[in-house]
Amino acid sequence: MPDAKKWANSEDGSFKRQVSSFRETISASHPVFKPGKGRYWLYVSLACPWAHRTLITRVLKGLTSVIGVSVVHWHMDEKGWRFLPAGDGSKDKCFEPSAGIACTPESQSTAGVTSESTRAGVDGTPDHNYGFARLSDLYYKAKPDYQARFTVPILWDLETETIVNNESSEIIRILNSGVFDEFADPQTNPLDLVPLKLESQIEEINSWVYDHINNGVYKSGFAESQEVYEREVTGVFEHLDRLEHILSVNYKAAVTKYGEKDAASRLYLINEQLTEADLRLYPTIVRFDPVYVQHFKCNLSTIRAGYKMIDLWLRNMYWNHSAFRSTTSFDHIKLHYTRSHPRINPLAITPLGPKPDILPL
Ligand SMILES: N[C@@H](CCC(=O)N[C@@H](CS)C(=O)NCC(=O)O)C(=O)O
Repeated sequence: MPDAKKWANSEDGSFKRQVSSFRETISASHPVFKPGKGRYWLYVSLACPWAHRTLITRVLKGLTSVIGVSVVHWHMDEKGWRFLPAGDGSKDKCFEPSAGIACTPESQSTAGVTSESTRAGVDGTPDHNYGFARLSDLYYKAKPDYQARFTVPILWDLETETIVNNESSEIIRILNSGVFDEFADPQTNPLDLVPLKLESQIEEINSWVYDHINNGVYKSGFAESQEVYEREVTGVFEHLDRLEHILSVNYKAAVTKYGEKDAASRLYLINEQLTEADLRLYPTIVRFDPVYVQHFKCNLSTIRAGYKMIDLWLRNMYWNHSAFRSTTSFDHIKLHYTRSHPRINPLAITPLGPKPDILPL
């Protein structure tokens, strides 16, 4: 089942993430996967931090009318992710930032909401292309003998009917590469998230953020021994300290340059510029207080109480950038984790707090 047991497959009880299987790219010179408007599709979960990266990038790059989106139900059961029944969702909504699922700054009451609920445009969407019931159907269509996990995100090619790529770090590079620029919304500032001159700095931050923050929270939450848990959770907080330090230095520089009032809106991990490093950090930090503190036992502190600079950075990202806010569903985030991991939360009760899910700007 898609719970801690199958993930935590090493002898010492530590969590090992599987390597993604589909690793193609899209470019004008690629023999098969050439750029095109309406040719590619994203299959995502609004709960999943890896899929969240791809949704944000799609909006930032002005590609909402170029690449459609289908959203799986927030509940993941023993067969993995599933879609809402076919016909329960209009195809026009697929071209909205979160495929028409409302993303509000506060999660709603979940009393009475069950893992079986099929509220159209609330719990998820159908598979708009094939009407498949399960994400696994797409994997089997692409590769009938597929044997690994059925993960989101998937970047799907509607022309050859296969998966181009199911590794989020590569999907965001494809979307950023410029191959879709000619189709992008002309109102969008074609921001390069990995400018050449910052590439090595971005890679350096990405690498430890991935190990100790993005994946660190999972290694802490899915640990199957006290020793492994303590090692991983300590690593998470040591690296939050490191982020706090970087952001404090950047904040001071921004105060000197722009004054106290404008400094927060210039607060990023590298210089005063939004880059892929911010984008890859955000999905984990926005889930931290609402879910990871209690569900993954990352409770040495909350972000809001213990990390003033990270919290300021988070609020800047959320409130000042609609690409981040419009793709963040606190409902999907809270419901998914608390109700899909019976080994961690057997009664599947979703905690009400923290309130609010994110502090105001
Ligand atoms: N390496 C993948 C990891 C994606 C991943 O682990 N997705 C999780 C959801 S957060 C998933 O779909 N898991 C399905 C399962 O475990 O069966 C990526 O970054 O794209």
